Amino acid sequence: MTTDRAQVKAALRRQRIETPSWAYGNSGTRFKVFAQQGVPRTPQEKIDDAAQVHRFTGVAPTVAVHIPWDKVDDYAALAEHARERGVTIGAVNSNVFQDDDYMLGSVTNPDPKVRAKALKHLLECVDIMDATGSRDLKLWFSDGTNYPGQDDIRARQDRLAEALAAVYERLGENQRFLLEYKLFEPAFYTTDLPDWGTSYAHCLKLGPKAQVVVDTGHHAPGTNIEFIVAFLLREGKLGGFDFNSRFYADDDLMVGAADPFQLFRIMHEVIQGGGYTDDVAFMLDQCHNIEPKIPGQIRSVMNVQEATAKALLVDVEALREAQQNRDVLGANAVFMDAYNTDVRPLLAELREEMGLDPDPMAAYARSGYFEKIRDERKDGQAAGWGA
Ligand code: LRH
Ligand code: MN
Repeated sequence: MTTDRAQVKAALRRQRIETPSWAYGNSGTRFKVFAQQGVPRTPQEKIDDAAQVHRFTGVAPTVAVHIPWDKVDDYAALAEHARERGVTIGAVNSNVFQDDDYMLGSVTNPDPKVRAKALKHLLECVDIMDATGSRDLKLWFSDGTNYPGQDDIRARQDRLAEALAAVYERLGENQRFLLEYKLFEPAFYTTDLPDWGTSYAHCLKLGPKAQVVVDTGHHAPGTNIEFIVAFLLREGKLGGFDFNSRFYADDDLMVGAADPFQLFRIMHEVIQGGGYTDDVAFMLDQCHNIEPKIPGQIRSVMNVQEATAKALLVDVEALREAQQNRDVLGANAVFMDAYNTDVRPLLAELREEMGLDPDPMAAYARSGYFEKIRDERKDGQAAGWGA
C-alpha cells in the first residue's frame, strides 16, 4: 500500500530546504568567474534574493550565511532584515580557508599562533549564532598536505581534535556544529577531514552536539552515499546535507542535475531512517557559475522536492515483503516504480493548495524581480567568494 497522496503532500508541505547566501553571488572556477547582472552586493541583498526562492517554492525559509563573506556590523539587525522578508538565518559557515596564514593549515597548522587565530574565528562564529539565533555552526576545513612527509598526519589529527573540543565547549544549549568532510581540494595528498568516518569519529568523541554533514560532492567517484546516510542515521550522527551534484569532482552543480536517481536513493534512506525531521538540516551548497542564480536555486529546491516525493511514494510494505521473500527483482521493481513515478502533477497540486503558483520557475520569470535587481544593482561591487 503506497503512502496515500494526502500523507505525501502533508510530508512535502513541511519540507525545509536551506539556501546558501553564496549561491546568489558571483562564483566560478580557477579559470574564470563570469560576473552576472543583478548580482547582490551585500548580505542583505543576498537575503532578499533568498526570500524570492521561498516566495515561489514555499519550502526554503532559511538562508545559510558564510563568514566573512556575509560579515556585517550588526548580526541581530541582519536577522531582523531576514525576518522582515519572511525568512530566517540558518547555519553559520566558518571560513578558515582563505587567509594567507592558513596556507599550511588552519586549526592543524604546525604554528600554534595560526591555530589560535583559526580557533578565534570559529568561536566568533558561535558569537554570531547567538546574535542570529542560529542552531548550526557548519565547519569545513580545507586543511591538508600536498606532499608525503610535508607534515605529521597523526599530529594534525591531535591539533584538529583540540580545536573541535574548544568549539564544542563553547556551544550553547540549543546549538550544535556540523562537521563537514571532503576527499580532496584544495589539498591534493592528505585532507585532515577526508571522509565520513573521520568526521564521525571526531564527533563521536565529543558528544551529541557534534554531528556529521554530508556534502554530496565530497566523495570519491562511485561512493555509495546513501549507505553513509543510512549508517549515520542509525548512529544518530547525521546532522545535515550540503546538497549539490557533480559529474567529476566537487563541481557544486544543481542538486539532482547530474544524478537524480542518487538523490532519490538518498532521500529514501533519509525517510526510512527517520531522518525526515528538523534534526537533519537540508542545505544547498552550490555555485551557479553560468546559469541565472535565483532560478538555479528555485530549480534546485524543486529537484529536492521531486526526489522526496518519489521517495515518499515507495510502497514500503511491498518492498519489505519482497525483501523478506528474498525476491531481488520484485524488491527492485517496487523501488523503481516509485522512482519512475511522475510526481510533477502532485507537486503542482500541492503548490496550489499552499497558495503558490504551480510553476515556480515561470512565476519567478513573470514577477519582474530580475529586471528590478538588474536595474537597481548596476553600481557597486557584486558579491563573490573573494577568492
Ligand atoms: C567546501 C564547501 C563548504 C563551504 C564551501 C562554500 O567545498 O563545500 O561547505 O564552506 O564549499
Ligand atoms: Mn559544502
